[in-house]
Amino acid sequence: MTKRFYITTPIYYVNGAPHIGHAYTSIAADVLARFKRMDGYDVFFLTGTDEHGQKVEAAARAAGLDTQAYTDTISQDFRDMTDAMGVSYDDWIRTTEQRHKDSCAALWKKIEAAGDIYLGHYEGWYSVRDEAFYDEGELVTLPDGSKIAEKSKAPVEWVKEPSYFFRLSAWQDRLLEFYEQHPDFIAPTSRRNEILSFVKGGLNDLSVSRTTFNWGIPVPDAPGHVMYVWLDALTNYITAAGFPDTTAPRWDFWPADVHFVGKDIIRFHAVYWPAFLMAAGIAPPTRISSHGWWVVDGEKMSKSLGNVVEPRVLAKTFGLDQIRYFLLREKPFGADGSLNHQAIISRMNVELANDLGNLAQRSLSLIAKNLDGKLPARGDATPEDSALLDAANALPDIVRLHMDRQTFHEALEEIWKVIRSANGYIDRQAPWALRKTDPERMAVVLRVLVDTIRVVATLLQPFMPASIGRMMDQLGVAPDARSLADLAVPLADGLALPAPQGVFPRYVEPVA
Ligand code: ME8
Repeated sequence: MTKRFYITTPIYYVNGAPHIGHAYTSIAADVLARFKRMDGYDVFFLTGTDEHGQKVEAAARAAGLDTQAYTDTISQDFRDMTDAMGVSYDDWIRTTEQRHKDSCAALWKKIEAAGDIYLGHYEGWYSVRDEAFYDEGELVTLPDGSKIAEKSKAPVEWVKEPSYFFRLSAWQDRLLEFYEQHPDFIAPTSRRNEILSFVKGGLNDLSVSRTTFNWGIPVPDAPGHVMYVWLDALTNYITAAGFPDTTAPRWDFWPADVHFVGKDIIRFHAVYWPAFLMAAGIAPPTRISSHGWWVVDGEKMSKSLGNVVEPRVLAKTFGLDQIRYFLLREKPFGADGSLNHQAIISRMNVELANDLGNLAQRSLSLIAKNLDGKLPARGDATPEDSALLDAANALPDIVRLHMDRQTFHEALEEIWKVIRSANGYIDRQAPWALRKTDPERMAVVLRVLVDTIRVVATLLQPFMPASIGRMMDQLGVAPDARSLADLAVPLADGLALPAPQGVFPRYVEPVA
């Protein structure tokens, strides 16, 4: 039976245009989805847009548009951006779709039937920008007397309204037990510790309906109440799997294997979401993998702050694969990182054009020139040959481990160790100098190089699908034989290779 794997991104708010922060989460999820597919899994990869709530309603009003028409336009822009980033999602969900409204109503009724929802009155702080309720202790007071959330710096307002509550306080012990039994549920560890201490500190019941606006999913049998946007939004992950129809073929994908999120929204995913699901008798997801910020000029990029970088423009300037590579290579996944052009150019020129591009180009040109473009056979391996081949052959397992932990930059560093070793090898063996003196040895060296580059390229496909696809063509690897399992089958001796062409251009500053 094929192994299943379910990957999600956050569904993005349609209160403004997409930026590189959104592209980042989606590209990271895409890299894992592509890796799992080439490792033999049946993958379901979900992304989409979060379209309800006060924040989106206010953005539509500010744009002078009908709310649904506004969300249609921005959702499409997010989808176009996602397509432009080469993100291979299987389903695009919008929370304004009927399937999602049905799913939310069904989840609500299950939680209510379990006795975990009751009617009350909310009085307290709310941040529209974060769509979050805050305790006094999570706020700071500004000199003008107004209050903001300490962590996100978002303004808060006092709200007072009838509201349904979710009995979150009753879930504290069961959540702690769940974290205990699933040590890999929250990644990285620093975030796990944060969540543990938040839950240990005690949980208040959570307001899960709003009555002061109506852009949301109606609470069943409760006129005037719409669901709290986070209950609505989180439910998307089961909607797309077919909920409430648990006989739907896609339901076999639930529980999700990885929910990718930014560190701003871990609490919703790691506390509220498993509690909602357990209350409804549904299994919680397997893992919440969270990442840090891309920062521009020292500030977190955000729609509200207006300091955003357009991913499509960046990809046009430097190349899509170059940007995908940069985003996953530049910083550890969980950490913050700074986005600047010099850093992109350096990775692009040094690592892609020089280290990898030149290695392939040099090796393949020598085969084209000296061996009539025919792949030489493997020969007797010297210790140096074996050292390089062994390092290459050990890579798939090492990279798989990093993919399963979402330590993408370490996966790339391991791949680059082998690329750097291969560059050292080609310089020391100097196959160009063997053409006359020892053509047999030259052939063996070139074959060692092709076999090494093939492993490296196979593993890099999820990161840079288009460029590496071209590199695989140059290596003579058939398009239907590029999975990890295919690495066990050697390329045929004498295989005719196409004329080599550079795959990774250098960035040259345009002349003004
Ligand atoms: O929170 N650096 O949507 P959102 C890195 N609708 N990643 C960033 C980023 C940055 N500067 N800025 C944003 C929501 N992100 C909810 C989610 S899920 C059921 C509902 C990414 O449009 C990061 O993944 O505010 C962050 O968590 C997400 O965009 C927030 O997107």
